[in-house]
Amino acid sequence: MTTLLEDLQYRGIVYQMTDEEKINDMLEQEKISLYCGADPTADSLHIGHLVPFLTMRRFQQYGHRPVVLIGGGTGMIGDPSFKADERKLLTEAEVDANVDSIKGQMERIFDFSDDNAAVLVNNKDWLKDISLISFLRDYGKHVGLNYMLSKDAIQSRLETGISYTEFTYTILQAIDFGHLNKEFGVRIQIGGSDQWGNITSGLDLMRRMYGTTNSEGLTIPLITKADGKKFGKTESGNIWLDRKRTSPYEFYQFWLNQRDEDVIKFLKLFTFVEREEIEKLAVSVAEEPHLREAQKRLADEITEFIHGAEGLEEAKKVTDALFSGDIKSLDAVQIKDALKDAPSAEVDGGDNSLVNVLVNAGVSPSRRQAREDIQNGAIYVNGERIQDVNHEITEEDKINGEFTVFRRGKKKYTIVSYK
Ligand code: 383
Repeated sequence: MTTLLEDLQYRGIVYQMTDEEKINDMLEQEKISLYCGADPTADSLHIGHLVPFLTMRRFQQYGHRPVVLIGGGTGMIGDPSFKADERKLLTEAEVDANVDSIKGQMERIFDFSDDNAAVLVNNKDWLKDISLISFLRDYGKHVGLNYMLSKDAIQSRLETGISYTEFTYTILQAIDFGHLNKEFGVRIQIGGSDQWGNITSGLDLMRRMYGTTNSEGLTIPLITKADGKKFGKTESGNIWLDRKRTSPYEFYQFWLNQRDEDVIKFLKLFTFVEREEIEKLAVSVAEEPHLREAQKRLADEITEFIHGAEGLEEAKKVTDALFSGDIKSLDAVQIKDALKDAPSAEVDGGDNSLVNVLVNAGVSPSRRQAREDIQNGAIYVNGERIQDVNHEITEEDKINGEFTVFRRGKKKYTIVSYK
């Protein structure tokens, strides 16, 4: 049997550990509680959050208990770790609303009903009751200024500027670790490599305040891509877990389009697919890359995990419809979503002959060409081939009364709306 730590190491999940031997002993000999936090800076998590929280689930599968922390308190302050600039403060109402939506997302990621059921906590519940005087006397007194200043995570900000507010952030996260150790017996905090400073601040404070020596920290490497580009961003921004921000189709496509050089690494980090199968998929990437089996497996697994079986089905339906050109099977929202990156045009309502609309929308370069395209069978209106040069666009061709999808040739889509 592979141990949990061996599995994590195989998957490339471990970056730093405060004490490897102690962590391994702890995980093999006991059932422990561990935690990871996320600040409610937006109303949704994005895929940059996934690896640490999926890692907590891996711990849970080995019998340990994840404590999921949402930073309703720390989110009022803002973590400066490796951030180039000071954050704009959110209002308390914004933070509270974000806490609620992130809570909902966490509830779908974790199992809250098992023997070792996950626990969800909000650090506002304890941080809000600490008075200023208590903060300075009971906690601040144990934190050396030189120690805080020496942290990599804030070094660059000492040059560009950092407020006292953000500077003290790390003490709040340290208080959390101590609190969770006492209340829930939490003994490991995990996080991305950007959290190393905050995690070790917590261990340090716990040792000084309570003499705690039973706790450790573990960080996860920053996710990199073979082409050196930033992981998790596309032209349209972050890939979010909320389907209103990133549709299941777009989410699915993001994973499906990963390069051969990266796909095995991502299968290890982002899925629960087992080693044996990953090794087989690696062979497939090497020997028959055109099949894109690993990419398909990656996209299937993670889309289903985040958006459920229905979300995956929807993503595949849109993918297939776009591939075959049969967009009639999709609803208006799905079409817009699928053709988000396709050119769009707005035409005058006047002359609605097909030839005229094709030219005005820039689908065909001239009337002559438009007629030729139609006769050649290269023009599709809402997925249906039209070969009549006298065809008129009517209300019936307007999906939702709003827009028509034109296709010229195999793949050139244009969405046309009307003034
Ligand atoms: C707050 C209070 C705690 C423990 C943790 C926190 C949040 C932490 C933080 N985390 C990031 C975030 O919220 O800012 N100070 O966006 C990200 N995490 C995880 C992981 C990551 C980190 O939520 O590296 C990426 O996702 O640690 O940037 O008591």
